[in-house]
Amino acid sequence: MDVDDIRAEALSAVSASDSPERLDEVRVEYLGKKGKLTLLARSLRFLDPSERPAAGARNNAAKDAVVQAIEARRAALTAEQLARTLSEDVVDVTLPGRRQNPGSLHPITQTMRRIEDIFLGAGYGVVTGPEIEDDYHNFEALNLPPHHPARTMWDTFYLEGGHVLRTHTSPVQVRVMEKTRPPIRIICPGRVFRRESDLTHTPMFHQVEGLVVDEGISFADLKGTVVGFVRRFYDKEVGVRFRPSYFPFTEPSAEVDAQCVHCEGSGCRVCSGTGWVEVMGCGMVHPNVLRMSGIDAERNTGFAFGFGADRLAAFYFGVDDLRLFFDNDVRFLSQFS
Ligand code: 2NM
Repeated sequence: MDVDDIRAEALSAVSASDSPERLDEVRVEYLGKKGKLTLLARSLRFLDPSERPAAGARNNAAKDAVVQAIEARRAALTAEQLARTLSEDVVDVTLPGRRQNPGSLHPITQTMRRIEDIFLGAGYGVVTGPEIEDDYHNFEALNLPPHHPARTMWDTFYLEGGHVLRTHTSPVQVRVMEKTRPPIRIICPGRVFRRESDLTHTPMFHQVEGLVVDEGISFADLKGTVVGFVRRFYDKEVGVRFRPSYFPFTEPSAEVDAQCVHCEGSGCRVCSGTGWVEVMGCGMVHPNVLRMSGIDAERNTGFAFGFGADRLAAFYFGVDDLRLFFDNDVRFLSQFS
């Protein structure tokens, strides 16, 4: 093969190269140490001296042409690859991002915290206690001796060894009265348990009970506290009314209704058409209760109140089935974030 054949062959190999790697192989094949053009240059010395300059020039020209073709082809391949990358790896900066679900506090947790904040702001302490109680603290110390008929007011879960799941958080208040001298001003939030389940009752619910004991505490203090709390809770000047009632641990006792904030008293599904919802029970702590826990009932009087935070949350948010709070259905819960 003479130099022109080799040159033509090399140039067509260059243009047929479809990758930088293949291009390198072609370069070695023609221009490397044992490349075809390199070997041809070395064989020039066998020519007649008079023929060498012209043959050498043609050889160099062929080399230059192949080098140039390789560089041109390499540039073309690089540009092609860049264009391909640009068109394939597109980033659409106008697409919406992937959302993180941030979650939110359970509506009852939100409600409990709001209630605690209201009482903390009024100078109350927040006290918690055990969910498993002994009969004494859950009943007896609250003026409910073992065979008192009023024990049927609570559908109790009984455990072994005379223990119960507490039916209210009052036993926490009994424990505070046992250990502390008046003045006492506390609320006790927490889970309580009763064997009942329907639209308006769940076997576990959340109670907040309040207790104030000091010299000269009157029913007027109770009324002012309750009305003030209800209006702060709803953030509204709602109507509040007291009805006489009975609890073994308070005398006198009352139940408290608030005007329904959904229909503003005209009657709706939340208030069963009455315009009022029952929000809590309360009363003046029975002297027996004070005495049993070591409080001097000659000097001190006290008031107490208790309510279901779940019920208040339901009224506040306009929910008419308490069980929804405990189904853990995100479609329901995410509406309160
Ligand atoms: C209520 C209603 C009325 C109450 C009484 C006491 C205690 F410990 F002082 F005796 N704690 N909570 C009480 C009184 C609770 O809930 C409906």
